Amino acid sequence: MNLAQEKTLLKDYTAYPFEITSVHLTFKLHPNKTRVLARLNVKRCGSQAENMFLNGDKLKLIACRLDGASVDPELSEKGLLIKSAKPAFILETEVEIDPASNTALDGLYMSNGVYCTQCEAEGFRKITFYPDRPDVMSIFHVRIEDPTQTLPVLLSNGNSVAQGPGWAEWSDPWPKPSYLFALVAGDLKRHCGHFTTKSGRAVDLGIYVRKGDEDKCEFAMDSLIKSMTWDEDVYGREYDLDVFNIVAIDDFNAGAMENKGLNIFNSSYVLANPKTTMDGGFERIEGIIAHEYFHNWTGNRITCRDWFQLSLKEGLTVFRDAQFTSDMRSAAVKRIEDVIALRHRQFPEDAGALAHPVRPESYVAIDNFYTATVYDKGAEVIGMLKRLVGDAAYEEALNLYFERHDGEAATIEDWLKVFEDVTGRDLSQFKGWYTQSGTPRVSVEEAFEDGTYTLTFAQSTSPTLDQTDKVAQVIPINLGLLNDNGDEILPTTLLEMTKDRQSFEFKGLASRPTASILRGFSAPVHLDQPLTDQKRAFLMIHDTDPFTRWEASNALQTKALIDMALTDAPANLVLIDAMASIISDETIDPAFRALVLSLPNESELARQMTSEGLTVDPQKLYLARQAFSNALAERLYDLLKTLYERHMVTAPYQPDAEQSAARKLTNAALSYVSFKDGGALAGAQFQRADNMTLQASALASLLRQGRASGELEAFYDHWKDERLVIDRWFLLQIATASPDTLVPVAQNLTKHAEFSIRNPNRFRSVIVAFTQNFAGFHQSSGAGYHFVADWLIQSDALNPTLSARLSGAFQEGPFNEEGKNHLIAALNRLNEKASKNTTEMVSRILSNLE
Ligand code: 0A1
Ligand code: ZN
Repeated sequence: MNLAQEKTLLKDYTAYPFEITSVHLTFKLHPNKTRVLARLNVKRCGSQAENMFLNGDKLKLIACRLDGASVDPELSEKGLLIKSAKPAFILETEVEIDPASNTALDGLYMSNGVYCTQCEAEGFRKITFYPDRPDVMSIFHVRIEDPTQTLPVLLSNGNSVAQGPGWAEWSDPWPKPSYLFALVAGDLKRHCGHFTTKSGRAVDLGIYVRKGDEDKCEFAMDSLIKSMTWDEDVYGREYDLDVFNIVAIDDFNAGAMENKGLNIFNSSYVLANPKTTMDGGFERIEGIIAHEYFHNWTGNRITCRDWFQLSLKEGLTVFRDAQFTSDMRSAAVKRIEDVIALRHRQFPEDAGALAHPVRPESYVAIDNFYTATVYDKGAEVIGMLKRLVGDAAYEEALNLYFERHDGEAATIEDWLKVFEDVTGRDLSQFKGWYTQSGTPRVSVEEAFEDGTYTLTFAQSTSPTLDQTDKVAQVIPINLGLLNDNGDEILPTTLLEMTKDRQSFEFKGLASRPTASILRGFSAPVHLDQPLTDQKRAFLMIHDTDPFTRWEASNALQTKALIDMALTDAPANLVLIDAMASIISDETIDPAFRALVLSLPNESELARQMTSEGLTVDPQKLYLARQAFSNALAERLYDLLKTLYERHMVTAPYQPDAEQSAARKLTNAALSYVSFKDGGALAGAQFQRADNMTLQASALASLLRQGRASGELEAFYDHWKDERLVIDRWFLLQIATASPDTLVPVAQNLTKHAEFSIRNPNRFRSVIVAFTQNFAGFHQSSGAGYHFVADWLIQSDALNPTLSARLSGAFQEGPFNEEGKNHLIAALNRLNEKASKNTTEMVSRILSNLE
């Protein structure tokens, strides 16, 4: 085990002493021997004594010339050093690389015969020698040569300059860092679109896919056009090139990448049609297309000075894509779903072995910092900032940000400064959200006397593994008050908490009100609000804020399920009846009603129990959820069937908000009904379904009841040529396996001819789904931990980024001594021969366990 890994520190930042005014790249493509020629126009900005260091990772250097003369540079494992005192020079290098053998899927690699690149964060150094850091921005000219003339599509960033048989040239007028470089070459089909910007620029839009996928591009194209329109309307940001291309690639480590003018996507976030794609898939595609497009301004035109500033682009872009989705669909549902995801992905990270601030201070492998904290907590921080300064000041600050920093590589300080300059506020305390890890816990006390209602809040943040001392954060708390009739007597009001303990008074009230606290989830904190079940049920029915309304139901469900797990208590009927009154209310959005029907998952229950000092038994949590679902199905059977029938969509399929909301509700009802009818209704839905949303959710309900043998096979046979549907076939079996069958089911699936360790989507559909099957993964026998470790050991040798990311699953648990011993053993095995990326993750998790 290699504990002393080399760290990069924020405080060590120094500017690069050279400017690259332009770069010319020529690619002579060959699967195993691609030649890359780079010509860099270099200008010195630092002192004469400074040498020029260029990153390079496993590059075979063929030639190196300085102002035309051959030189013999100093080569190391990390790159090359040019020693020249000249104030300006032209540096040329020629290297050879092997894209076909690149299984790590960064740098230049091949996927189904298509050459493609992934350069964020440090992949460009696997392509050529270059200062591979985001603060070195340059103008790129690219020539691609395909000597075989078998690759009709040759793409790079920027605008097309010229092309002929077997070659193409591209030029990008906007200076950019190397991580935004992209190249694609292959036999691909183009789906065309057009957009005219507000100022009249005509933009050719293209979505490139494999032959056979042409019928799955329309939705992504519509989403792109909506995104371009929205960014003009809401942020005043126009597109700035003549072309915008998207390429769908099957083998991709992440979701998608915002390369300038040439976004590269995991094909699962582009390809969609109603037959193969579920509603949730359409929603995700719309959101991710928007996210990558929005990066054109927040990320590309203004980029990050160094990787510590990653949230500058990611937090802001996630915030922007959430605003977009809220405008396109239901804002309330989007907010609740985001909070669920934040609690599921970010809260554990903030409390566990991997805790780090939104702006980390050190890293070993930057690829490990594309985290929920940087992305999702980063977006929450921006939401808070907007709430604190108000919408008008937010808009002004953003305009100033774009104006002041366009073309620059900026920092979090630059970002906060525009807000300070626009509002005159001192944001030094607010900056704590970027520099302090851990989720604050806010507790509430209330008092009522002589018509005055007093709320006293106290905040504290527990020490985290990375940081022991914590200070008070600025916490915006949105509050509303209701009277006993359920009328709102104080509409949503912003309270600004800045101290450890702080009181707020509300005078002139006739009686003690009920407080609805943290409306809209106005800050990413844990809220401890002591409320009786009756009060929570009251808020479920009367609160005017959809988030706190849902939260009341979620908190009641959490408490009821924990009670059931601890004491075999019967299901809470007050809760079931309050749920009934919401789901039967036809004035409420069906998607919201579906959310009320979806119970907190085991990992959320476990976190709540841990915070209360209770011992978690994953198996019991699983059984409690089953028992509650049974009880609810029993008590509300007729209502559920009525809802199912009333909301079943009969119109032709549309992936829009309205229809998908109805399907969310009917599918939620179906999953409960299946507890009582043994899968009869699900079986009928499966047979009848003419879209994937209905078919796959029927299959899931059947699988959960152990009644899907025929359907499982039929589904496979029907969809065997649709790789993204087959991913779902794998995933559903893992996700619905009971804790005791999970390991055998998964072992079996990994022996299936279509399982692949090399395709990240297929691998994730088994391994990630496995780690999310809470009771199965955390069984105390350790079988779950060892299963996952075995596969991560194998995949780490091929694709370290992927293995390292998946190893983050080990940060939750274990829940007893036996499990702990197994977890430590599994992690030690994984760490034995692990890559730098995986070692960083696993060592941190282990050090928290020992
Ligand atoms: N910037 C991209 C995320 C991304 C990061 C690293 C990657 O390497 C595998 C790929 C994509 C985004 O936020 O969309
Ligand atoms: Zn992003």
